[in-house]
Amino acid sequence: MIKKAVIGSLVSLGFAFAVASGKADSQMTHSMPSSENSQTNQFYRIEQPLWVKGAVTAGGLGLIGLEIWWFLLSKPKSQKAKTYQSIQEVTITVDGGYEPSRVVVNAGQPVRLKFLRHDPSGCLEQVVLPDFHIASYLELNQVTPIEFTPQQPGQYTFACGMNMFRGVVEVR
Ligand SMILES: [Cu+2]
Repeated sequence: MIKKAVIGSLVSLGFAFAVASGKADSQMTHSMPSSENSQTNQFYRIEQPLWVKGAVTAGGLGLIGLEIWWFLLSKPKSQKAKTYQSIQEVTITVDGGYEPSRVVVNAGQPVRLKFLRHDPSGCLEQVVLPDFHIASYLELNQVTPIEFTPQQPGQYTFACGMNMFRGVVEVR
């Protein structure tokens, strides 16, 4: 997925260069003196000051940097569960997704995920943890606790009923 993102940015970068050079070419040919005046003379070569070119280049590079940061360096926020009376607890806010979308717990100890649903859309009314055979309806503006005990370390997903929004329980 990360590789795809990099390839995607390289392709879009290449495409941008291709468009830019193609534009320059067409401007060159159309600025040649020609006998037909109506069609070709609507293209003019505009000399832009150097600082404009510099600013555009810097802006482009900035966007590329932002894109690389977004796909490679930004990780979903993870939260470690806190233990109360030997139960590992995390509150997950459901509002246009799951926050946090990554929960870290220990293996072999009961877990209680407290889903607090603020999102009224039907999409997020159900939460499913297929690995633990759990599917639960989330009451709007209430906390719905979901309990299970993961025995094996690993990554276990939770998702809305249609599998559009996802989160991960990382068991260590
Ligand atoms: Cu959904």
